[in-house]
Amino acid sequence: MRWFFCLGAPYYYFSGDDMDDLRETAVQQVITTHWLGRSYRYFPSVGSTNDLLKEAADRRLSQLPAGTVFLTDYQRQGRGRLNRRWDSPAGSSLLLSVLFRPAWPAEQANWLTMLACLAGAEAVEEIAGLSVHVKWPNDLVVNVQNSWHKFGGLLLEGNLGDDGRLQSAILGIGINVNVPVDQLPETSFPATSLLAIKGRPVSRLALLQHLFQRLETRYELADSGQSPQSAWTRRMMNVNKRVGIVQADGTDEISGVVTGTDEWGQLQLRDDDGKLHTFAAGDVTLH
Ligand code: BT5
Repeated sequence: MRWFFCLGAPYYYFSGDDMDDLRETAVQQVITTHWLGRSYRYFPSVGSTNDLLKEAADRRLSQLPAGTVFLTDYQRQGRGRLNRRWDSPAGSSLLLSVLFRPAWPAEQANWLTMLACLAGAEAVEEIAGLSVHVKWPNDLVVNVQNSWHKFGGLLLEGNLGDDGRLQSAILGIGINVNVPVDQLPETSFPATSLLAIKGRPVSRLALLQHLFQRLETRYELADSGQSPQSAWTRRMMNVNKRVGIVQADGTDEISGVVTGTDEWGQLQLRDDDGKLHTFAAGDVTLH
């Protein structure tokens, strides 16, 4: 039995067994991947794993191998899109960033978010036995008593080369694993954790192992040209539902019925006049 304590963390978090140890030795002993996570670093506490991995990749240019993972038990400045916050109590969650070097055309970049959402959903289903859906563009959600809740989010940050191809990309993954109900963040879209849903803790180490395996497999499929679009669309929480979408540039909300995504993961929505709109980014609200 161990106590986690991270400087700057608002409280201690009690961890019940060694299946919660995410340090290098424990992780290297269980992972089954060929390249993803084989270069792995654990940090008790960081600002943001995406920032730290980005700095390391910039400093060491091409030396840091694809599949490098930085993982932490606590983030002081965990980030979502548009610099929104991502908050997690110390030692309660999976908080990690993965480096990819895809050399894909820019429009394919979003496949990384899509395949990581699918990998996260599959890993959680395998470990926690839950039915997981995705909320466009980057959320992992579950339906609890007829109400959608978010328990995971993805943050993709890419680097384009002069040839317009994706030179490197950092994919941040946050999953609320053992966040106690009274420590879930207060958010407009309700938050939950696997602990809150299951009523018992879930092994973060086992979940990480499955996540790595799924992520490696899904990445290799995409790299060989297979789009994650159909698997993604099957998991979407709001296909055929009426929604409103607000874009980051602050233009008026457009409402209509979601028809799915295009090949590149852009949301498609049909308005009341029958016109089809395509969105590369934005926030969706169910009406
Ligand atoms: C996301 O952004 O959902 C992406 C989150 C990515 C977090 C990972 S953790 C490892 C890596 N390092 C980082 O610094 N980030 C990545 P977005 O769709 O913009 O959602 C952000 C919104 O989610 C916030 O404005 C809150 O409303 C809500 N939120 C914050 N923390 C949450 C949590 N723990 N669970 C559920 N919702 C949360």
